Formats: sequence, C-alpha cells, structure tokens
Amino acid sequence: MKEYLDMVKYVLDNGVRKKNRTGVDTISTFSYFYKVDLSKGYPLLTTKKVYFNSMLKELFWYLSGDEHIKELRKHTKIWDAWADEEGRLETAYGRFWRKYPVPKENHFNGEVWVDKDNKWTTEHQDGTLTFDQIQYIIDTLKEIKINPEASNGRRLIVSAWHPGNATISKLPPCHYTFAFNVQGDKLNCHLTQRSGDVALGIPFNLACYSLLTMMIAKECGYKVGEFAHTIIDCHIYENHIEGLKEQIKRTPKELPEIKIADKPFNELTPEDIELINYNHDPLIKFEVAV
Ligand code: UFP
Repeated sequence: MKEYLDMVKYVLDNGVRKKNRTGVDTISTFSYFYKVDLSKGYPLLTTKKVYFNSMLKELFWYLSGDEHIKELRKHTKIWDAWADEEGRLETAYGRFWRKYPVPKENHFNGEVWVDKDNKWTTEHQDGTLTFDQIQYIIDTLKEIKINPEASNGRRLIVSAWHPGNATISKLPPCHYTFAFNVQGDKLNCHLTQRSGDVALGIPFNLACYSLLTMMIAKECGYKVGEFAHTIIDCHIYENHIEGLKEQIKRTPKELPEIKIADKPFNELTPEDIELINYNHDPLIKFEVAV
C-alpha cells in the first residue's frame, strides 16, 4: 500500500529523535494524515505479513465490550504485556465503545443530560449506567439512510478516552476516537490516534478500523468509502528503522478482499469474516516497545 510506504518514508526523512517512557528512542513527527479508498480493496499491508487473525480477534474483543482479556489471550498475546495474570486491564477500548460510563441516575448536578430516553443506556446489577456507542452509531446510520436529513449525521463519534482513567492506565487508548461520515451512498471513517508506532501498531490499527467500517457499512446498507487516519505523535522506534528501510524497497501487491457473512452485525463472529487473496511478502520481525 503506497499510502503506508509514503508514511514510513516521511517519518524516516523528517522524524526527530525523542526519548519516551519505553527506554527505546523514537524518531517522531507531529500529526501525520493519510487516507485510503476502501472500495479498492482491503488495506492489509502486502509488503510484509500482517497477522490478520490476531487483529480480527482484537476487533471482536473490542466489540464484545469485555474489560478483561480472558478470552482474547487464548488467541493472541498482543495485550499480555498490559494485563495482570488474571487478564485484568485498567482500561479496555471495548469497555468504552460498548459501556461508556454514564453518571449515576443519568444526571449531573441535578440535570438529566445523557440519553434522556435511555435508548442506548443500560443499568447494570451494581446500579452503574453505561452507554453503548457502537449501537448508537449503527442505529443512527440506519436512520440517516432512510432520512438523510436526520440531525445527527455529523455527530457520529465514538470516544474511548476517559480522562480520569488515562491518568492511571498502563496503556490508555492510542486510537482514542473515531468518527463516521456519510457522503452519498458511501460510509467513511476517520480515526484519530494520539500515538502511533509506524512499524507495529499502525498496520494493525489501519486494518482493524477498515474492517470495522466495512462491517458497519454492510449492516447499515452503505457502500464502503474511505478510511482516514490522523496520527498525532507518529513515530518509528530506533530498532525498527532497518526493517522499515527494507520494507520500503518492496513493491506493494494487489490488495486482498474481505467477505462478511450475511448476518446481523451483533451476531457476527470472527469465523464470519473471510480474508481472500492475501498475497504478501515475508514477515519482518519488529520488537514491541513495552
Ligand atoms: N501503539 C500503537 N497502536 C496501538 C497500541 C499501541 O501504535 O493500537 F495499542 C503504540 C504507540 C506507542 C505505544 O508506540 O504503543 C504506546 O505508548 P504511549 O502510551 O507512551 O504512547
């Protein structure tokens, strides 16, 4: 994918050395942006092997709303470094996608100010209230499809950021907010990422949100549009530079395709997602900076 290789080249050429909490320095740039047209194929990098199945399990973990990785870790180790032995995490994207904390009794300083009809809000056994952001997006996109003048078309935002949680979490969300946007009969998605590891994280993040966009487009009756991505601190770890220099010499192959089973969105499982014609160059080994 040319857009990815351009990003690698840009950071290699313009990145400035920077220290960070991991102890492995990066070369870093501020606010990189690219977008890809999802109608031209599924943007899983072909210039190296990307572990599609780990990414797929991670996406379904997010969609499950689980706040622990007990299920996920049976399939992939990608989150192990940030969880305790029992699989607990101090933060989890899915928890906020599906169960964003709502103030008690739905009010703040005496005013009811969240989801007045409790359409997407659930009360749990312990009395806490949470809001399902993904279901809100799906229901609203379906409404816009029937009535394009529906008022919420420019408010299709999912937030995984909780300011208080971010102060204690071992890994507060990197891809912390995303927005959907309809143009004609096409569904677009824009992801904002506060911190992006060009070699390891970004190829996964790009594949994950592109697939999510395809799944939501299918559920709501849209064609796939573009996936756009802003990365605020876009960096390459110094021990990834050699591998990436190797990768940019490679020529991208034709992109694979995705086939999604004909099922309601909330009933989909990883087995319902098929990756077709994924031809790729060999794996490049990159160490994760924890
Ligand atoms: N990172 C990503 N994408 C992810 C994820 C982590 O690129 O989905 F979970 C990288 C970005 C950064 C590190 O290099 O992990 C997180 O460190 P920090 O919290 O200090 O930004």
